[in-house]
Amino acid sequence: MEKTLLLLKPDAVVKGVCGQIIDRFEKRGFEIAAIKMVQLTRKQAEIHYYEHTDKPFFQELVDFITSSPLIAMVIAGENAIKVSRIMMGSTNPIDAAAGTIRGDFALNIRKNIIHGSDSLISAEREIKNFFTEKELYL
Ligand code: YYY
Ligand code: MG
Repeated sequence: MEKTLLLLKPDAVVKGVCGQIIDRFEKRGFEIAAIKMVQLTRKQAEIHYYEHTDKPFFQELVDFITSSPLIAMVIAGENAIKVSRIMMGSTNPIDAAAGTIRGDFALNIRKNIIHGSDSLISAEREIKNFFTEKELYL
């Protein structure tokens, strides 16, 4: 059973749409292995987004993701990584199809509502940055 890290970003919490987003993953058949609300430190955010360290948008991305609490969760199920990326839609909500999470809840490339790991290696690394073994119930 594959696991992936999802972050319902600060804009999802502020907008009050976390329940609707979690509902989509449960309806699709994924199980929740772990879930918590947390406000990231800059260090934790920099670790999470380390692959983007040299990008021009990095500081603003870290500013945004640390700006207020988010909901971190691990979901488990068949092809969780690929399926959740498809459910999320394109990174830039302008290009995200209606019916995807970003296509339905977002308009701004930075405030794009959700993060999902993009590979098995990233999922393992990212889950460890948020949850201990004991906090994973699957
Ligand atoms: O994996 P995903 O979230 O779809 O996109 P990434 O290319 O990994 O970028 C991470 C994050 O950075 C994205 O969700 C929004 C933000 N971002 C940005 O603020 N400005 C950009 N030009 C590109 C990405
Ligand atoms: Mg990414």
